[in-house]
Parts: sequence; structure tokens; C-alpha cells
Amino acid sequence: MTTTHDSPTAAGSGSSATEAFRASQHGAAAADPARVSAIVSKLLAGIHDVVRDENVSYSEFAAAKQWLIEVGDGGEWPLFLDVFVEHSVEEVAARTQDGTKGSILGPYYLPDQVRLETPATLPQRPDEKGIPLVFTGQVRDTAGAPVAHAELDIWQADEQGYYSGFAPHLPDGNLRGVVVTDAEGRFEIRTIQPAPYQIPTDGPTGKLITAAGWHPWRPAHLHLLVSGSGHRTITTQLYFQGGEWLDSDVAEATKPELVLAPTDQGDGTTTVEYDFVLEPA
Ligand code: MBD
Ligand code: FE
Repeated sequence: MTTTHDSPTAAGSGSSATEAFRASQHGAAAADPARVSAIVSKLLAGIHDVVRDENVSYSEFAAAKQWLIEVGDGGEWPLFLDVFVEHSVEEVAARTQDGTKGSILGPYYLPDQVRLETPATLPQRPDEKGIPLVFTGQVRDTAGAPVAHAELDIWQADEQGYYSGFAPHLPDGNLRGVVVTDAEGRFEIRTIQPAPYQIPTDGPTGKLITAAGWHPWRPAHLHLLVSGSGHRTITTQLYFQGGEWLDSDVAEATKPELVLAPTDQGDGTTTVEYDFVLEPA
């Protein structure tokens, strides 16, 4: 990353998501020409309809080209697509998924984080700000049996809404980890409550949001990949009851089943229990 800023900007967050995405891909899937044609024809027909219905002018067409070029140059395609499109792809995947509801992966997952046996504390700075959260629960299968040594790959924003790996001021691996449950699928994870996430306002995605008069916020959330051998991995997110933007997530990725209601312990800390259900692979 070439940014010299030490506070997070589009250059330090949305754009590095392109590098992370490239690293996660192992070659493109072979595509059937009929499938390509069906999807791309419909996509283009949708655009043509908008042009005709809205009487799109040459100067608006040029502005669109300019913006599309900037999204690529700024490395924001993963950010833009995950915010505005991924929820529909997840909706299709969910048609054939049982167990805990899924949600979108988003642009800020990083593989190969530290593995921690339960009870675990997510890696954090000595002075990590934010309301402490003790998150407990159990991973079971759809028949109710515990999933022994299941894994919870967790990543989250800090108390300012920034993700390690995508904000130059944060240590690598901060508030990320793979927690391994016990033989009964039980886990206990100590972390902090994340802040809502704001799409960087200085990049092309943020500029579009401003130009359209929308808001750039996602409600506070924890990201999880929950897996167990012989089971289908669930990609999901957990939200916080009463949190800001819960009913107007810019990424449209909330579901009522995924909202936590932590209990205040009276000493400034909070606890919450949430169980996960995995279906057979
Ligand atoms: C996020 O933190 C996120 O979860 C998604 C889906 C998009 C942008 C930032
Ligand atoms: Fe996120």
C-alpha cells in the first residue's frame, strides 16, 4: 500500500480489498457460453431500459464512464459490489441453505488468522477501546448434535469502525481470529463491541453515495465463517439490537435472526449467547 495517510481513507481500506480478493481467487471458473449470454444479455437489457426510461444524456453517459474508470483505478470494485450487489447473491444461496441464516462476506475477510482454542480472546491492542463483550454459545448440526471442534473464523471493526489489514494505523490481525470450539461445540470469545462501519467518503463509492444523497453506513456487526468437518460452512454476520443503522444498512445485509441483544453486566462489560446450526455438507 502506497498511502502515506495514517488515518484511514479510501486508499487505505476499500482499495486494498482488491488485493485481498485477487489473493483469494484460484483461477476463473469455466463458463458455459449459453450461461454467459443469458446473464450478460439481461444485464445489458436492464441498462438499456434505464437509459431509455430516464432519458440518459451523453454527458450522463460520460459521467458514468468516468466513475466506472475511477472505481477500477481506486481498487474499489470489491467494496462497491459487496455493498450493493452481494446481498442478492446471498439471497439466492440462502434458498438452498438450512441452519443459521447467512449474510454477506463483504470485502474485508482475510484468511489464515491466528488459531485460538476456546476460551479465547481476540487479538487486540493493550488499550483497545470499546465495550467489552463476552460471546458464548454452541455449534450444533441440524439434528441437534454438537459439532466437536467446530471453527469460528471471526473478524470485526474496532470501536472506530476500522478493520485491521485495511487501515494503516491498526496492527495486522487486530480483532481477527479462528476460534476452535471444545468437543461439545462450545465456545467463549472475549472481544469488544464494534462500531458501525462507514464507507470511505473520499473514494468513488463514497462519492456516488454522496451524489445520490444516500447515507454511507452499515450497522455495527461481527463477521463469522462457522465451519465443522462434514458440514457446510456458514458465512454470516451478527448485529446489535438497538444499534444505529440496523434498519437502513447501506449493504442491505441484516436479518432479524442475526441480531444479538447483549446483557449489561453492570461493570461496563456485556455478555451474549448465540448458537449456530450447521447442515451436512
Ligand atoms: C463492511 O464492513 C462490510 O461488512 C461490507 C459488507 C461492505 C463494506 C464494509
Ligand atoms: Fe464488515
